[in-house]
Amino acid sequence: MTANERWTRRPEGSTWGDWGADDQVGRLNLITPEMRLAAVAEVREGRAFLLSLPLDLPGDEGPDAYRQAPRLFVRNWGDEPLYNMRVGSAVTSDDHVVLSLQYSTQWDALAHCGAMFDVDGSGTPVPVYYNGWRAHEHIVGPQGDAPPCAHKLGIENMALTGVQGRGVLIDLARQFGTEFRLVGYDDLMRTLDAQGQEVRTGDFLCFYTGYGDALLAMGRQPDHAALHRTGCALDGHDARLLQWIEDSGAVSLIADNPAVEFVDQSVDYRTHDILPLHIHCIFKLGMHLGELFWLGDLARHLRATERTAFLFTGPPLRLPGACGSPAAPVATV
Ligand code: UVW
Repeated sequence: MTANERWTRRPEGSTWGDWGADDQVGRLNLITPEMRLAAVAEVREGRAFLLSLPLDLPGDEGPDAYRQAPRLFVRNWGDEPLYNMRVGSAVTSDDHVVLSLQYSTQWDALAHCGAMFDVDGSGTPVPVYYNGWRAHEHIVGPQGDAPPCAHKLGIENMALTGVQGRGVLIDLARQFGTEFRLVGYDDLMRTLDAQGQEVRTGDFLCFYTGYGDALLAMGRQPDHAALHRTGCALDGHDARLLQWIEDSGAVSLIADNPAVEFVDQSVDYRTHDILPLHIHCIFKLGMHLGELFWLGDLARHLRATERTAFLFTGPPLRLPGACGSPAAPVATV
């Protein structure tokens, strides 16, 4: 733990300061060159699986939705739309996009979720993020015409690490089926035992629940009620599960569902902790969460070949100051 000016107390069990006072990538620090070589050694067939949904899924979001599907548009070059445009004997097309960074397959940056915490023992909790970076000072909302910016913990820091290591698929759909189920420590241990997974320090843990298959089958007309009844979600209120995540040394949790954990939308978010796993992983431990990853094809292949591990490569966009990012990760088996 390193001395610094931002906090004198860190959350119990957290990694704050473990990789220096100014660290911005958290547990990604755990991945060593030797671990990457061990991950490469998991490649036996040379087959690659894309782990991204089409980025216009889930689909069917109205204009008032807080996250919206990407919209492509074209700009003019001179007075002509730069689309099928003749440039000498070439014909060229170009486009722009407006996109919610966390609409579809996405990474949560460490700037995505902080918490109220008493950083100096004064008795007054303040809004802070991983490693004590401050809301309003380092993670700054829009001011007048100035856009929001995560000056610290933005997603570009994650991108710079290359985001590569050993992936492990935990097949919750195989263990429990594809009906909704809250998965805590006991269920997870049962699954790891039954499927023979060994979780190592530095692993990217991918939870396959079948949610992505259900979403894809809905063809951009998501039936939200049916989706709420689909697939396992981790129980962020299970203290033993949180302790296991802390002890496991995993660098990241990834799922094919929208939040990795179950988010209870029937309670008031202003008075209830509805994101306990987010707080535990992102704020305390410095773990990025991957959401709405496409794991169906990979899971079926790993089932057929009785394997669970692979080389995972999944950098986000190197987009300075962003709180999240779409991704097109790849599993190589
Ligand atoms: C929130 O919606 C706050 O988080 P996430 O998309 O990471 O589940």
